[in-house]
Amino acid sequence: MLCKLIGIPLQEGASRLGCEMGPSALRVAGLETALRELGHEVLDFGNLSPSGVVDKHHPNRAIRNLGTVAGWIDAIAEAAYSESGEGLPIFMGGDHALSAGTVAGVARRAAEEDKPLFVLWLDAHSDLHSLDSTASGNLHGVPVAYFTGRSGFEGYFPPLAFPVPTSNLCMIGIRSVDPAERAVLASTDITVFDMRDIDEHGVAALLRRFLDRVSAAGGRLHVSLDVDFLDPAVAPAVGTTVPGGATFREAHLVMEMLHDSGLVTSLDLVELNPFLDERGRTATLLVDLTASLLGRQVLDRPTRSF
Ligand code: 6HN
Ligand code: MN
Ligand code: MN
Ligand code: MN
Repeated sequence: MLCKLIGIPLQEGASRLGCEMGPSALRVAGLETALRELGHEVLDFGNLSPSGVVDKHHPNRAIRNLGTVAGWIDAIAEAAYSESGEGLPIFMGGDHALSAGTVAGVARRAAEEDKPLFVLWLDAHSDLHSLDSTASGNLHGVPVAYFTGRSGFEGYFPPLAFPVPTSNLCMIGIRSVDPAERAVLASTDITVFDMRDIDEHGVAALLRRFLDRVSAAGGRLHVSLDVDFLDPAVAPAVGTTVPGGATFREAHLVMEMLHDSGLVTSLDLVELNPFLDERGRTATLLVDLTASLLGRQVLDRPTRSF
């Protein structure tokens, strides 16, 4: 498999500075080598930079860095479209606002190939705010609302040609939802599995159900991994920690199952803030999780049935 590493040093969507160092930390932690050791070809495209920043003002005065983030999304969507034609683009963030661009770009690619796009959102948060509903004003809280085509982004974010149908979106790991987001989740058909669902059923059963749907539809699958999907005890390098997250093994199992499915066509690694890390352990964990997604395993495992 050809793996394409694309750095996106965007940090203006988060409240705490530091995500701009995410791509560097993933490189230092050995992402390229880990993937080469698995037999993959790896191309590092370096880091993207934003399109021309146009100062934008929104009636919601809480919003921070609107013009800057919009400029990033425009550039990211273009790169995501052009690099998703062949190989596996791995978008190294950068804060989660970048997924407004990556998903918009890979959705355009899927439309061109006449395939449905599915999105697996691994996160403590649903990131479903509109520009009107966000109280923090941090734009890493809005990408899902944008790429599913919810209203209110017109004239602020780049026009969206190919919204992702809410029925093609699955969220796993959710445990922090603001009231406005909760109302959206209640009124749409987004599949949401919170931590209680994982506790009750196990992450494997939840994920398998979704992967079966993607496979039956012949879809492309974009995976967006927010560091705070993981429990802060194993992944401290994120500005928005929420206790009670996925364990080390739950996260690896998700990646291993994604590998076995053969369905993943693009990947975001987002919200890594190396300034908050402990001796690089979170960056290293993200590299190891990506290696699991790309086929690293302890034993040679022919497909087994028990
Ligand atoms: N993330 N819902 C909170 C807000 O500020 O809107 C948290 C957003 C977190 C963003 O997970 O990428
Ligand atoms: Mn997020
Ligand atoms: Mn999050
Ligand atoms: Mn658990």
